[in-house]
Amino acid sequence: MSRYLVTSALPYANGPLHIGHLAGAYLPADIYVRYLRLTGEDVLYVCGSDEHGVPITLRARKEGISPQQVVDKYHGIIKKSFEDFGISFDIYHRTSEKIHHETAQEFFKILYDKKILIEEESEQYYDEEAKMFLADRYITGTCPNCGNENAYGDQCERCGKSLSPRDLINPHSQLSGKPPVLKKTKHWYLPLDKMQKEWLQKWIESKKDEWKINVYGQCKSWLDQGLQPRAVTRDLDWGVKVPLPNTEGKVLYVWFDAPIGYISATKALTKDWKKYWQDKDARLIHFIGKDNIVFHCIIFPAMLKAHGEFIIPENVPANEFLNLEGDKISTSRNYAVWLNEYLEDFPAKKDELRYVLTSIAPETKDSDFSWKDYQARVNNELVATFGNFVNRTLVLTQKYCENKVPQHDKPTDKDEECIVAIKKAKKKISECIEQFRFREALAELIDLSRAGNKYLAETEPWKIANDNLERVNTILYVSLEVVAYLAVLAEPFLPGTSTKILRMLNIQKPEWKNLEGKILVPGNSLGQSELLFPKIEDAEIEKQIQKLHSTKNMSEAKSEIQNPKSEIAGKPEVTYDEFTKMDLRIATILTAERVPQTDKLLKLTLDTGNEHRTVVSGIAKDYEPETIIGQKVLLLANLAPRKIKGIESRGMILMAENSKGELSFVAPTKDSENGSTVK
Ligand code: B3M
Ligand code: ZN
Repeated sequence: MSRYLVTSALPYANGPLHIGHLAGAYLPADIYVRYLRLTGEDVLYVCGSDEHGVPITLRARKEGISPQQVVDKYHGIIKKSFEDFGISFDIYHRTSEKIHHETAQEFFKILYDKKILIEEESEQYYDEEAKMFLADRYITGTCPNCGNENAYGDQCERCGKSLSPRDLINPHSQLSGKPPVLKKTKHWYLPLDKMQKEWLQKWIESKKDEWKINVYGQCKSWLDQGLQPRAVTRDLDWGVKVPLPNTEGKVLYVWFDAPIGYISATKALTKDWKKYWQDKDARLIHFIGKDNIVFHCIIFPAMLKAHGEFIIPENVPANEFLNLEGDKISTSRNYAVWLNEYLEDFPAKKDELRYVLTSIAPETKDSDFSWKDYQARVNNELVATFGNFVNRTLVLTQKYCENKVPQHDKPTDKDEECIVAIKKAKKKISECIEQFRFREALAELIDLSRAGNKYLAETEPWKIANDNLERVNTILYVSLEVVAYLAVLAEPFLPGTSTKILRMLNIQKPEWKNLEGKILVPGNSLGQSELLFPKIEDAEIEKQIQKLHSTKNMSEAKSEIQNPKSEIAGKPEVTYDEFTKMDLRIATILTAERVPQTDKLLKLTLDTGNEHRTVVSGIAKDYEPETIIGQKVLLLANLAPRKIKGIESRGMILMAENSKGELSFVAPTKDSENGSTVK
């Protein structure tokens, strides 16, 4: 037996949760821990609200309430959404709790006393009108990397680059709108540069084959740029106070205290917390979204190691982002499917959303949620396949076997085939979950119900009921076994459905590890059958699509007033023959790197189906090279070769440009092989 401590990112308590949150860091973790619990492992799953940092204080300003009121309000809403969707934390804590403040302060104090932190006075931006230092999101300006004029002091949301306030061009205060002045202030820094040399680099490189490629790739690119000392304190009045004398007005940086929230949550849960954090055999796993990778794979491990008594993470299975109907989910534009609103419109359909979000989870690349796809997956897979099989089996058992588990004869080849399918599904699902491949695991579950349907269709018990009831009994016994296995195997993914099926079978939940042979005992009575999944009607989906359109139109109308669109310029007519001269093909980006001394150009290697070719493309302001590996693109393959900055570029990738001048890829919506032609 192993001991696991599993965490999901602490959401900022500054707004409700949406489907992107659930798909990114919570559902996968929940599936994982439910599975571990079923297999009898010792596991704790901890999380809580992140109640500090500038996101909270900015929200408070916006809503005209105090930061405390903000966190109280959203902590409640978030906690309820998690409960409603069956996210099975052992504790959902909050970083405003006393035990958290004490734990974070003690942690800081240990690093301080061990002389690990560097104390340094430097000049930082200050708003003279608001009388405040401008940390992180209190300051905005132009991104030095991509030219985005609204980059924050800690990050540019357009190109994803992590920044510090002094990197911004034309900085201005979010409070007064004025350019800030520089003022001296003292802070404490974590010497990541030193740690990189001492052990971090080696440790991360040792994870190359173990961590997901997207996670390893991001870490590697941080390391390649060379880590810098990082400030772990801020001049703010909201947060965990710096536990040193004469530090009035200074708090711990939110990214210093928040991950310690995992520790304080465990402390609040059990006095045995050290067994999970300090015992060398314990396994620490962090589930997060890709924007949190550096904090969980570099900074927090650096803190833990520096402290000296803690284990460091074994794995950080970060997910990419989930989009909504082809567009970025955005809290500020109110463009999202909010979990609380979903449940108002679809009460009792939590498993349906868990199902769809797991089957499209952005495990290896960004993925897209659309309402039509939601409807199709629920209706075709849950209703017509899984639900249908369970329902048919139970109805037939009522009809032919007095609603009791029937006796069975020696299995025929067909029966054996079905029993083999059960074993295979169980094995495959375990393997996939253990390797964080939840989409595949879920597909395997549906495949098992598909195998059940096929078995019933081929054995046709209803046709032989009159002359061979014994055979009917055996067929239904085998089918009921499949149903029982489905109930257990579905538990990590669809906990509500699993409970319902167990109730219909009138059995207790068996443990996964004891699942070897038969689950059901002949002669036992079954419970009442219930409908597992009602069909989703077109009208319900239309309503949701309309709702999204109207929020989108509203926010577009707002931005149209702020920046009116230019007319789309017409171009002269072309003939069909002229058009067919263009050799347009699908290709995949294999490598991408910046062209030195330019800020716009990337050098790409493309797989065009029959060769690898180099193309120089002016997309560096919109995309970081490491984020586009694997991206499918549309290539104009017969454009005359050109030399750009000394590199021969053979062809051009086609990009869409919106009215703000932002570029995005034009790519096929179904899988297309490299080399597919476009006409
Ligand atoms: N609150 C950021 C986020 O919600 C941050 C995560 C903290 S995890 C320790 O994405
Ligand atoms: Zn940028």
